[in-house]
Amino acid sequence: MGKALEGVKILDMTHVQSGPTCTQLLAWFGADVIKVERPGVGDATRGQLRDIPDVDSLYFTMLNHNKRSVTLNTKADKGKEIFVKLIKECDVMVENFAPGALDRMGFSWERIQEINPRMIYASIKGFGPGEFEDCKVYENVAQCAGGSASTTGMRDGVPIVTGAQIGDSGTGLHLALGIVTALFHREKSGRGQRVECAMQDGVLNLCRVKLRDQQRLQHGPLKEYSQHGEGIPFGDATPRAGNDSGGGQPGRILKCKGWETDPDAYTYFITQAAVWKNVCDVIGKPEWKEHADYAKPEARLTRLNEIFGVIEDWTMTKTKFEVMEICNPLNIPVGPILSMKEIAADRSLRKTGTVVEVDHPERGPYLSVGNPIKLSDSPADVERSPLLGEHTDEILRDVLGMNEDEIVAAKAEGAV
Ligand code: CAO
Repeated sequence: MGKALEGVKILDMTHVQSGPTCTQLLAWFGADVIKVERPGVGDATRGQLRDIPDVDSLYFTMLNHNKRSVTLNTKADKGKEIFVKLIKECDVMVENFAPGALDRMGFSWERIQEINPRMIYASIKGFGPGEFEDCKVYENVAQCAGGSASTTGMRDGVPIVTGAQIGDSGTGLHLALGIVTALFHREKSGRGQRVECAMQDGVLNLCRVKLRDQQRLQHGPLKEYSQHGEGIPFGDATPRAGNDSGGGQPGRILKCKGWETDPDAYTYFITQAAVWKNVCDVIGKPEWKEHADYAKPEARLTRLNEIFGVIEDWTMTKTKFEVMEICNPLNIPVGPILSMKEIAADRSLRKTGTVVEVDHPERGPYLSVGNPIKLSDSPADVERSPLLGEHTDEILRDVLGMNEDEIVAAKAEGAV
């Protein structure tokens, strides 16, 4: 059986992280992703954070699997001519240039529709229409403008950005959903459409529970926040809540055996109400099961610091994996804090293809993250990223039907 998106051609004008994340997902699902790059230059990330001289960086290789690379100067006359042919041939065009860059090249949405009315034109920008629409935006700016930074970190500390790239990769993921939705709609309408996702909006979508809390504040304190139990009044905006659980079941990150020397010897521990009695037994506090101050979730909310202190006295006697082994059979939700080193060696993640070893002609084998979304009839084999312009001839010949003389002429003009 063919892959889910087999036959779909993507004109990939993306660069850096947000756009490439999107087109990589579509490539894993079987789309033919043709990455257009400036001749001799390419995606800037090829040369960023390099670990091996003159070899495509891991930043690039890990975001551009399963794609083909064509070099094309879309500002040169001959390059524009070839670009028009590519627009005619492709189903989807994806870009995350600075605002207005494609218009300046001469390819507005109106022009693209004229060339190919079935084209789905998908863009990522930092902000949607409004005051900041012309700004260039990177990951951390989006995390700050989307509400994530102000709600992440310790209550009395500075705002913190997260390691998860929710602005870039998160928005790429949103855009991929927009594209497949537009492809589905095109089946009925016969027409393409414009798909836009702003990074600020993508981050806010992932922070929706914090906007929930902003509104709850008008009706009283956020009782599940540790701050409430500590008797510290709330201000007028959703505060940072450290490692408090974002839901109705209190949780914290607690030290485990070895924490003095290992920065990742911690566990997340959730005092799920339904298994409270199991928690009491495990930590050696059976008397808390029926005690009026501890038996009911509401009573515990003002005592969370004391309760988690006692639980931590217990977790510090065990490794994070022993905590998992003891708590899991009792349905107590816990999670070890895994380092990237531990994740790289994790056998289950290797088995499912979520962590894969990929071979690259210039750098040799390296680890990458495969498709986290598993389709039973469309498995995603991770293929290495293309070298700059590796598929230029093949695409001009096989996709656009150009003959050898035309390809040589385009090269002589510096268009490809
Ligand atoms: N041929 C000819 N010109 C090309 C080309 C090609 N194949 N590919 C790109 N270019 C040109 C663009 O047309 C643009 O030219 P102009 O400035 O003259 O219009 C130029 O290259 C650079 O594009 P850019 O402004 O997008 O790149 P930048 O490095 O200055 O900015 C970024 C990068 C990411 C800040 C900006 O693209 C942006 O804000 N994108 C939208 C938000 C986004 O995706 N951010 C996440 C990035 S990942 O952290």
